[in-house]
Amino acid sequence: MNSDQLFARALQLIPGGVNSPVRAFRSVGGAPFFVKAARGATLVTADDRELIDFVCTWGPAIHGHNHPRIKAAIATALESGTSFGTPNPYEVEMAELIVKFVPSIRKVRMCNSGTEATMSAIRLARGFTKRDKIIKFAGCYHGHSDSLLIKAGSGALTHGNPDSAGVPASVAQDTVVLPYNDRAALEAGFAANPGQIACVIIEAYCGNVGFIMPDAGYLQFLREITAKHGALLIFDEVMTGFRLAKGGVQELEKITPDLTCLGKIIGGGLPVGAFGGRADIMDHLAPLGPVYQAGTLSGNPLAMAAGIAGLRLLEELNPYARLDALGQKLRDAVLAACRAKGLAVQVPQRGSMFSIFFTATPVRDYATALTGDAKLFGRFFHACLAKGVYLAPSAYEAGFISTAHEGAAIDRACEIFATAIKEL
Ligand code: HOZ
Repeated sequence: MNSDQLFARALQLIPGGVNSPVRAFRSVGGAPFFVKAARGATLVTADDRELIDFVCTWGPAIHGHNHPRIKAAIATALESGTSFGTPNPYEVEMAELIVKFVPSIRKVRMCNSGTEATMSAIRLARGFTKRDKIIKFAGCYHGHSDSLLIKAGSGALTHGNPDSAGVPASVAQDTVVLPYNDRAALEAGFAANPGQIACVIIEAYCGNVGFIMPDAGYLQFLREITAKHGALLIFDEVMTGFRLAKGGVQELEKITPDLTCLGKIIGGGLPVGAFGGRADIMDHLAPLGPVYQAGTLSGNPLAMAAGIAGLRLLEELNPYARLDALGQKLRDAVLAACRAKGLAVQVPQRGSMFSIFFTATPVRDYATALTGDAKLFGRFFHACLAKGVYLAPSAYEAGFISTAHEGAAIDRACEIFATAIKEL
């Protein structure tokens, strides 16, 4: 059965034919393809097309798809069972690895998705500080829990509903939304809500409004102002954790958040999330403390085994300089092609994350991300897809690179980007 046939069936039974909205291609037009296999840097579609993949399952596949070491780890764990509903040895090894690499995390709790991680971290921050309000930044997407679906990025932004229906006004009023990279707005936000802000949650480097970096000193300022007002600082490193450095953005920027949310890479491609941080805060979680959080499949042995194998590989290979070289190559190819064509473009890139915004305006927040020409991005997306490169089907998502892109895949992708831009 080909992609069109599968999509026709899916549309009858699954809302929009997809289990996560961005996959529906609505913002770039056309119908999504279905994937029957993935290996290395390549997706194989149900139509037997091979595509160089810069979505990398939205971040987890830093070693490429179906890496033999991760596959073997899952197979070994599978021999012993799929889920026990009790503590298992893999959970302890995973916790040790996370605490070893992420500087601010002294204790960690596993869960099943990034959404669970951020939702639980927010509840913990509220329970710990005994305050209700939170600050988030416009365009930052932290999963789909009620408090966080306010001026959200990712699919919520892509599909024009950054403020989701179904979020009660009584919940939304406790979420203060500020522009990213704006110090004065933060000062004003704290001044307007004295003693009421439980936490500030941020994608330290944003990946859900496209890829956006903080201005120099901004994260340090955020650390200082949260400490001054007794609010916790939560870094959402679901995308950036173990991707930009083993210790994530906090290692790169030398910032110590109070809590950190993780996901994606730590599951090696299986469903996972985690949140951790200061021991005195984490000890407020049940069964030690009054903040409740739980999960039938939390610490699942297959997900833990896959994640541990992926983290051990990162430890062994330390591929971050190589990944950054790949990112720079891709960025330079796009910049050169756009220059030759006389096309305004911004290509923010750090390590293996990047975005392509067709705009003359430097992109540093939600408002400037929206200056990107989304229609032109849609044409570029389809030109790349026709030639064999898959980018995220939205102008407001980050691209991801894996070690498997090294060599032929990155060279071919750069050629394709250049030709696609020339033909726009
Ligand atoms: N929330 C993801 C992008 N930021 C999309 C996940 C998916 O559609 O698989």
